[in-house]
Amino acid sequence: MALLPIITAPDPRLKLVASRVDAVDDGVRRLMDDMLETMYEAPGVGLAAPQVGVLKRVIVADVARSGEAPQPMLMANPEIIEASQERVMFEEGCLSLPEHFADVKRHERIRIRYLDRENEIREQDVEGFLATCVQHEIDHLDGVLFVDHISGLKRGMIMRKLTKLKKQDVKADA
Ligand code: GNR
Ligand code: NI
Repeated sequence: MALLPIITAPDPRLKLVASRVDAVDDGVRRLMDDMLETMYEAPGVGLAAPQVGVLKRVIVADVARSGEAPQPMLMANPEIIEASQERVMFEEGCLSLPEHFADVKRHERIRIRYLDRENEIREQDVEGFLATCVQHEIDHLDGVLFVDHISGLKRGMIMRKLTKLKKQDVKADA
């Protein structure tokens, strides 16, 4: 297992559409395991492969609270096949938009289809915060960040701050 570096915005790789995997083979399994370790270490409740610079449709999530038994979910080619009309709002953060948070409204319940770690097709109903998290991760596979769901004014403020931070970091390196 290995920790992978997490990319932060602005970065063109976070805006691209990731490619489907042909199958969950040893390489994809290793990616999933490394992503899970990276997510726990961050710490975060989800992680999408583009956030570690890999443009494949692979996501991991675990919304169990500390003290509860872990509930890791490892998914390749995840798809939303049904979604509730009802939407719920949660405050979202993103490891690729560090230290910024905003309320986002998403489907309260979704049915997803994906390939699991054993390359088996699975369907699962998810709801509540896990449903929000899975929608946030699938968005990453399509180059969409949570700030794309909020007002342009707020998005502009967050992106300007992150751009400034990156410029400062580059200067500090020089
Ligand atoms: O750690 C994370 N927390 C979070 C909170 C609310 C909604 C979504 C998330 S996912 C985020 C980790 C991340 O950036 N995943 O892509
Ligand atoms: Ni994110």
